[in-house]
Amino acid sequence: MSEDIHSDIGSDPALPPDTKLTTTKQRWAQEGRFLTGRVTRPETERLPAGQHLVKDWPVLDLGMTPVVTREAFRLDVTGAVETALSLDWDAFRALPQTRNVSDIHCVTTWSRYDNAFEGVSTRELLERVRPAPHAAAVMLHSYDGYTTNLLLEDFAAEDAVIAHSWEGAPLTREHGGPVRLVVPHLYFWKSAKWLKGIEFIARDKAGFWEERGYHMRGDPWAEERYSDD
Ligand SMILES: Nc1nc2c(c(=O)[nH]1)N[C@H]1C(S)=C(S)[C@@H](COP(=O)(O)O)O[C@H]1N2
Ligand SMILES: [Mo]
Repeated sequence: MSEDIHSDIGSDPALPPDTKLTTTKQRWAQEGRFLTGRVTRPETERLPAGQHLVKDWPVLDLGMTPVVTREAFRLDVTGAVETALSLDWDAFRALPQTRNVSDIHCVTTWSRYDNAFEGVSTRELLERVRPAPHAAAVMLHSYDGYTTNLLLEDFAAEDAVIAHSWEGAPLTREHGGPVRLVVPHLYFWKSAKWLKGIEFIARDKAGFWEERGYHMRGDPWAEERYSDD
């Protein structure tokens, strides 16, 4: 029996209906679209296989942009942790802040270099909540009903940031404001926008895209775009 503190994230909001993009992305997973079979290494090649560079910043999501005011914002950290947290905007902003410049790699093949994100590092949060020994993964929950999973060690990456700003300005609503996660070493679908909850779990479990044919881990350097089955 686990002794997890019961999640108070509550049930996820209802998902918006499928859009053309979400339907197409499910088909790409079935077809294995964009796979080059080439393995790249971040030490020698900055751009992972099958990716191309963009200068603008595309918007990708389920097609529904939730309105989350700073007043209504809550970030709940629950599950297999010693100290669960429910942070309002002021409490979140009162945590030590970091700035990190990173590259974005989206599974739909665009990449964007040098994005300066500001926020709270996941390591800072981990120090405060202290995951239980049996915690192995996290499920991220968002205000649009989106979910995505990460192994604990990926969530704990040195450059992973729970971000509120990009290039010195508050994150726009379309890019996930007030607060989104940024995990630079994995495909960008793992970087949940409109973050609402971080749930520590004993066993890795599929989120929205992972249930629809996308890879459980999503390492661009290993071209982990889709699941094998
Ligand atoms: N809450 C939420 N987060 C999300 C998504 C989403 O639909 N909902 N889409 C993911 C996908 S597939 C990508 S590529 C990135 C896109 O982020 P951007 O719109 O800021 O470029 O957000 C990720 N995070
Ligand atoms: Mo994506």
